[in-house]
Amino acid sequence: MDLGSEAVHIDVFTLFPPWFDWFRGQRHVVNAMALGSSVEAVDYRAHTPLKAGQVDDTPFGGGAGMVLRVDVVEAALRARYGEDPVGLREHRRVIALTPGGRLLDDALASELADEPALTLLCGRYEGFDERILEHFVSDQVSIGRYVLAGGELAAMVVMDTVLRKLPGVLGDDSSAREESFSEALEGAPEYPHYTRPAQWRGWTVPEVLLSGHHARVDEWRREQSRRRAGGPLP
Ligand code: 6GU
Repeated sequence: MDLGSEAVHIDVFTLFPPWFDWFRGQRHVVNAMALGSSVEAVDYRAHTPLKAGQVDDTPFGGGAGMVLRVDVVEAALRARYGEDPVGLREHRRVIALTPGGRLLDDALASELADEPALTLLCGRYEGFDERILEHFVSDQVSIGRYVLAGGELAAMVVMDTVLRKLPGVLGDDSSAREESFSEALEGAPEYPHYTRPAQWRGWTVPEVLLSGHHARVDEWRREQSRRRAGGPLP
């Protein structure tokens, strides 16, 4: 069972780098960085070739909102990687966060956790000029079929689920291995958890969990997980 590579170096391109300061302060993200991963927010505006920090423009053909410009994204990627971004995606996953992209699930998170490095591109407002997606990007990823005001929250969701898969990040690797939707549980939701008190208002804990019988506990958990996969129980 593959928990991913040792570390992942993530660059997230955004118009709002300070938003990621909060994310970088989360315990598991701090742990991941201490273990050699990195999360860097790169400002599209820092290298824009346009006046007054302009990065987006009105859509050709008319319509509401603003579109992130292809020349601006090219300049930002060139400044960061020192190469033509058309070639970048041949050797590095360059992921645009778009509502219509490939849906993020546990399998995609594991796949991304196996990469040595990721580039995440956040769009704002109406999104990306199509030529960015066509020529610079290797993947388009969505976190669900609804629309957010921008890709930043989606990028944080992607990074959260990727970083917590890295060895050592959660402190106990078994918690990432045997969790909801994981291969270890055959894609099923996780079994129920209980902790002290063993009795509360007459609500009890399943006897088997108090038995100290590890094989029976294991069997019970797998059975519960399979039952939950069959759909919500009353
Ligand atoms: Cl990745 N971006 C935006 N703007 N909205 C979304 C999304 C991404 N995933 C779901 N909704």
